[in-house]
Amino acid sequence: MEGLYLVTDRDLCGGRSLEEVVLRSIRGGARYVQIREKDQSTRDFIEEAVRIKRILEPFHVPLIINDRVDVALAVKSDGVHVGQDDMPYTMARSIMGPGAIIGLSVETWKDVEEAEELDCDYIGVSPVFETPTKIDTKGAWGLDGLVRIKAFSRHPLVAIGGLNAANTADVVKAGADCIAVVSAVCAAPDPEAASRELSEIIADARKADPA
Ligand code: TZP
Ligand code: MG
Repeated sequence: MEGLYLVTDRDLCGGRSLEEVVLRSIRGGARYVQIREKDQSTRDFIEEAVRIKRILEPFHVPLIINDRVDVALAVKSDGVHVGQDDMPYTMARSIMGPGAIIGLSVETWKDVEEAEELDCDYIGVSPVFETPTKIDTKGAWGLDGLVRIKAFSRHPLVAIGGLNAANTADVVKAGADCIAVVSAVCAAPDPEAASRELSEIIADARKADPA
């Protein structure tokens, strides 16, 4: 896992459709797309996921579904992302199978330690910085927390929370393999340009300081 990871938020897309924002983001270089829906009906979530999957397929960008293993299975997504209050990781793995991409959020040091025993594909370091996009968090890891997790964990790190063009290089240098963003792309006036800028910053920071 490396590069820019887009996590969607329809409400932040302004007058634009989610499909348009996702397409522009992958044209700008996003390498993973996670659909995150908190209050959509199951039917609408599935229909949206099918539409986004069709957009991603020609670009070979994996589709990851937030929380909902049932939706992930129904639309045959490439993976699912689970948090600490969602379906336990081992159950999600046994349902999704060995080939699925499964990410797990870590919010506490105990979560990081427990994840060492799991064969997840990445851990989501959540949140790196405080963010208005998600307020039900257990506090921010900060760059120090990221450095500490990088030194301890065997898993690729997907950093999320308050990330943007101004802090992405530092977050990569602290140990992030992937930079996951919601508002920095969904709310950007030009999601393609924003994604390109972030992708370039990530690539440059990794070159400067290979992990
Ligand atoms: N998980 C931890 S922070 C967050 C999620 C989904 C939201 C990140 O949003 P933004 O706008 O990139 O800060
Ligand atoms: Mg969740």
